[in-house]
Amino acid sequence: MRTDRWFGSMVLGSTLVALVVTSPVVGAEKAIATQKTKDVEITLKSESGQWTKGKNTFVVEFTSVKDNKPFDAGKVTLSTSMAMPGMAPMITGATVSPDKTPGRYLGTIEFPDLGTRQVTVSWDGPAGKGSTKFSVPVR
Ligand SMILES: [Cu+2]
Repeated sequence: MRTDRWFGSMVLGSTLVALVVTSPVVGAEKAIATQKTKDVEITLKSESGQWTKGKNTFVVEFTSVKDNKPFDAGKVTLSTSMAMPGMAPMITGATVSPDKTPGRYLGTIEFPDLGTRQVTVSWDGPAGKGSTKFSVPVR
């Protein structure tokens, strides 16, 4: 896992005006996490750039590593797990559905508590299927 929040802040600082002028909705999103596999780069984003306790809306974007372009990932699921001392892991699933733009998905998830989640994103579409894991804090 790596966090792009520091990078996001720098980019935001220098290009906020341009982004807002050219695409207000997309420009308002900040990366929560990015995860790169051999073929696919996944970016998890939201308006605040983080997940918090309670209900969250987010965006997942799929980019092909080969040509750096968004691609239709087909059916996408996202689930989270948190290790709880002395208890079974806490599993929380998200509702994810395709947005209008190929490779872009909108999701909602509700967290009952704080703590770091192990996130699993899976996809199954015309370009193939796969799955990847990364961790995201709920603050
Ligand atoms: Cu928990």
